[in-house]
Amino acid sequence: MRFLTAGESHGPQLTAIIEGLPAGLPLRAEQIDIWLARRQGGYGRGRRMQIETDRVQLLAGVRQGRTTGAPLALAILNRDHQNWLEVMDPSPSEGPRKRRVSRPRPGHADLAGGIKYRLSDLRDVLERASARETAARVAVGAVAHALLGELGIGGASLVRELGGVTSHASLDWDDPGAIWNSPVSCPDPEASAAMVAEIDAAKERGDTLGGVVEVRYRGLPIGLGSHVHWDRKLDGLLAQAVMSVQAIKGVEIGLGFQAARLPGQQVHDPILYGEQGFARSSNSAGGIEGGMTNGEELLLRAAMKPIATLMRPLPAVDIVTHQPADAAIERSDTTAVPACAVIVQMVVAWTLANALLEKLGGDSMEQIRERFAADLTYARRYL
Ligand code: EPS
Repeated sequence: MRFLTAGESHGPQLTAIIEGLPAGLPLRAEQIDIWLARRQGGYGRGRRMQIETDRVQLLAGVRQGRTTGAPLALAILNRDHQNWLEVMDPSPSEGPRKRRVSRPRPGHADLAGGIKYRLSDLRDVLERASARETAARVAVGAVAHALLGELGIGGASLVRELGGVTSHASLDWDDPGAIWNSPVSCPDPEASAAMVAEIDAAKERGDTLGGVVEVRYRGLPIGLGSHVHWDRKLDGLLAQAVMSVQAIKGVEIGLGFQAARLPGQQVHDPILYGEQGFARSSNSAGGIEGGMTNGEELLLRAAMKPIATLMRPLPAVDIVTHQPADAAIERSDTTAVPACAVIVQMVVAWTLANALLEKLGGDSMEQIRERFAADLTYARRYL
């Protein structure tokens, strides 16, 4: 499968096309909207999220609640576009540009993007670099998540760290409400309250906060990805997909960086054999060995830097006058770490679904289900 997204933060809509989906996948817009709503939530978001109510429109590739195998076209309208009609008008206009941006923000794509594309208005960069684009990727990932769900593969995400507060609560698969009932998607009430307090303090200071999000998927078969070539290794593909999410600066799988500090006896996961086939007594590898799933839970964490738009801006330089000037202030969020948990989960879902289809092939869900079941039976027994 492959997908493309298009759309600016304040343009008319975000658009995505998924090509290569199997036919027969049950799919309703509401299944995608759940994830879009979760992405919009979280304490610390700004006024923009009060304007938007993201809903997906399924424009092609689905009929009567099932995919047909044709390209799936998705659209999410930007309600805020109504307030930006003149600024975002694709037709040429007379006179100076409205809301032109000339003071690049440190940490944002503004300066490098402006120089690279030779743009005199940094708005041309920031409109596309904006994390608004992640709404499209969440919609795409939600389709992948639905596909995985058809095979009994489930996933969840939470916030592990925010603004320097760390939660040690682990995911309770039987109580996902504990995550969604927290204003910061953290199932540990004490840490959750401390994170909210940090967000309030940061907002007061005109500052922003980053954090660490965690994603898990379970029910994965053994052997997604491959050890045979660099660009087929699943951990590499996951890292690429996750690092491509706006503001992500690090990815770890399983113990991650901690594995570098421990001896091998404490790192690797002993192999067991039981009724369910091969298993492990621990999961430091986070479900991936040799670039392949090993049947254990996939565990991935990603580090998000603080949002680059600061209400108390850092020093910068005006690109027209070359004089020192404070960076531009755009309306923005104090933090989007809870949203980031959803986004990272959805790009992980996409990568896993893609790896699954690469392994099993198949034009229809029926065929995929048969092959999936046969593969599980084989792996349980092996030789
Ligand atoms: C963003 C700036 C803000 C965020 C936006 C990402 O938008 P605006 O400038 O319109 O206030 O709200 O996030 C979203 C719109 C979204 O859907 O997540 C940025 O510059 O990256």
